[in-house]
Amino acid sequence: MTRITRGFHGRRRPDVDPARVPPGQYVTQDFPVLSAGPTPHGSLDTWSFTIRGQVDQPHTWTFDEFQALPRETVTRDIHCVTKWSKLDTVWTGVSLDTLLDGVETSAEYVTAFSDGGYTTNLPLEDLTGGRAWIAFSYDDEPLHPEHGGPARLLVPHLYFWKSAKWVRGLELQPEDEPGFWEGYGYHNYGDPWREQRYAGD
Ligand SMILES: Nc1nc2c(c(=O)[nH]1)N[C@H]1C(S)=C(S)[C@@H](COP(=O)(O)O)O[C@H]1N2
Ligand SMILES: [Mo]
Repeated sequence: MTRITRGFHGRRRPDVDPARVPPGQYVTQDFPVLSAGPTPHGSLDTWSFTIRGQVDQPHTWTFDEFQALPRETVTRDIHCVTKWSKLDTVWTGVSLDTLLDGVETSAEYVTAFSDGGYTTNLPLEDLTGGRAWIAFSYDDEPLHPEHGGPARLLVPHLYFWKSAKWVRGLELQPEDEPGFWEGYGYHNYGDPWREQRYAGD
């Protein structure tokens, strides 16, 4: 008869509250890198963040202007469609509420666009209400280029493909348009709690 030896926990994972883990996900301590293409390496001198499209006028911030905006440090759980979740990740960035303050629009949809050509689409509403940031720091360090530095979108309530790395701006749109992965069959919205991985889920 095989018995589990008491006190031998060498392979046990630290306990996590299952209520924090969406269906089909497992918790990892690593921070995997998932990029559809090479890591772009731009200069901070030419970096800018732009809100454009269906707006009264485009709004652009240089990196210095962006850094001067009020910042927030938030601790959030992130969930990748490839099934890893990482709990209590710590980010610093500018809330989209701050960036959208004073932007006049009747648009209901957004396409986030990035260096390298990646895009992802979201309802504008999902970027408001303290639920989304342009993050430039992870774990109190400048965001590593592989993880989207100098800055990435952070929308932790949706699957992590919505959190566009190397983000350079938002295009406000009257109609919803699929982004990069959404065009390859990922779910249009991507709520991890409803397990919306692929179109039709
Ligand atoms: N620009 C860009 N952003 C991106 C991606 C990408 O390929 N390019 N991949 C997405 C996917 S599928 C995931 S899971 C996360 C991975 O972020 P990480 O590499 O920091 O873990 O970034 C998302 N943002
Ligand atoms: Mo992903």
